[in-house]
Amino acid sequence: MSTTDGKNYQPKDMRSWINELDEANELIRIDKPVDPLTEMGSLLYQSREKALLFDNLPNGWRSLGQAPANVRHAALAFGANEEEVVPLVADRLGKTIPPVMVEDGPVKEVKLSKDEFDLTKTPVHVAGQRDGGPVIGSGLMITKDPDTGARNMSFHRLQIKGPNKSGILLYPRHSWKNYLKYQVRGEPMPVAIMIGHHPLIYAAAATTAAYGDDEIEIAGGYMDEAVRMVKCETVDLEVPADAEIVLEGYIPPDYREDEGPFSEFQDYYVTGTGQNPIVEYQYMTRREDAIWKNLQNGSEMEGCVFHKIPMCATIYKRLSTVSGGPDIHNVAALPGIFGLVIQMTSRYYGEAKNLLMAALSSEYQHPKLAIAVDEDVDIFNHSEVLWALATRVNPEQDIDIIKGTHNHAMDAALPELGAAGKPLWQRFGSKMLIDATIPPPNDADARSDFERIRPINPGLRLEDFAAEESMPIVDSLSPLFFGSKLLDK
Ligand SMILES: Cc1cc2nc3c(=O)[nH]c(=O)nc-3n(C[C@H](O)[C@H](O)[C@H](O)COP(=O)(O)O)c2cc1C
Ligand SMILES: [Mn+2]
Repeated sequence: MSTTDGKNYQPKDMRSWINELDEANELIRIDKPVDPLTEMGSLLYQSREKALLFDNLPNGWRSLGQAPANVRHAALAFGANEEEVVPLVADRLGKTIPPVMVEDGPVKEVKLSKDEFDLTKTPVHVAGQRDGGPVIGSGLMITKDPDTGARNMSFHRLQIKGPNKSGILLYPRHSWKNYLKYQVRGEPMPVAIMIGHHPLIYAAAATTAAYGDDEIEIAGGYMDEAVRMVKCETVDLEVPADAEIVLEGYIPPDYREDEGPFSEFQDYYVTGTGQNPIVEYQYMTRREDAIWKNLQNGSEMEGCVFHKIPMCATIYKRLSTVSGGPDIHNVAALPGIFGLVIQMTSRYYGEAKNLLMAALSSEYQHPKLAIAVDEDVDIFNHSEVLWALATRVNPEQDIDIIKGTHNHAMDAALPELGAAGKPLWQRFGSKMLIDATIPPPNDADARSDFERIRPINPGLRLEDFAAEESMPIVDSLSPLFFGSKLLDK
């Protein structure tokens, strides 16, 4: 690791990430003017393969979106490929690196007091048709526990409500807990909101750790370098020095206003309009040529990608401790992130269900469906997962439903108690586990029924035999070709 305040120090930040995407041919630059209120959401929603850099936005702004657009991009940020990334992040979760304080940083190049900036003039976009208005989806909020001073950093949707005001949705977790502590004291909660930085800082903010754990230290572990922090100007908080933009403000106690709906991660507007707190901003610091960060939510969109990797890694790490270290290969999240696929080799009958129960009661509240499959099933190919479900499951034996569980409050399929912003807000639902594994290796006879067919000479390549002009339509070249992984072995 190089020194973090030397002159030639090149920190990992949004600029280095844009270069990385560009070099990997994963970035599209959009020179034409784009209206954030009516056009940007549609372009982001379509761009499932590439990141978008908008170069021509109102008031001279530029902005990055869909970066990561998919798990391949997220893996790139971690220096891995799609199959390696979850075990790698699980390993880095245990290797946190504390931040370093610096005196100054790029995010302090421009300092603007309350009447010198106007959030309605920034390129915040409207994500969906029914959204309550433009929403900052890329804001990472830093708060402190007023009793211990422990820092927390998490994503919160911030609906623009005026030049210096936004709404905020506080899911009942760490920043909500901090807010309740300030509310009991009758004091506003100081907040700092960071917009635009390296995606691994974002991945850290989406990591659900224990209350009191510092997500900035998790970010350091993810990046394998200490995050450089600077003091805020008007609140007693520190923020990443290499961010693009920082907003400083307060959330007043007790006060509530209509907020939402918002295009959410499951592809629904599920929280509707609720009575939620607001944020009042009194200061902005930013880089001279700051690049905004837009974030489109929805199933398999950028917001979901940020959930997927830390969630799967946290669950992978947790599963690796069950019953003395199982033979677990990978974990993937299904679209909408309420489902998981665990790839493993059972050592005993019943072990898959033990792991599935642990997967459904982790740090994360989202998963209500967990499926276990063997190593020969490509868990990134949904056809293979569905094939395993259909050919390796005896429903009366292999499917279990656990009733009366605490589920994620934004799962529209389950009964809701209370409402967003109220003390009682949850979904009181159920969970399902499906064991789609085959018999364990120590029962070779039973296992042999599930030996997959393989052709003679699996290494032959169709392209060596077919006429060149007929190749583009040949399905076997598709990365999702059913059974293709087996041909490599
Ligand atoms: C794109 C994205 C948007 C999110 N929006 C919100 C939100 O509006 N409100 C909220 O409370 N959590 C939101 N979250 C979830 C939290 O930021 C995330 O679960 C985080 O781990 C919670 O931090 P905590 O465990 O420190 O409380 C969002 C997560 C992502 C990835
Ligand atoms: Mn936290």
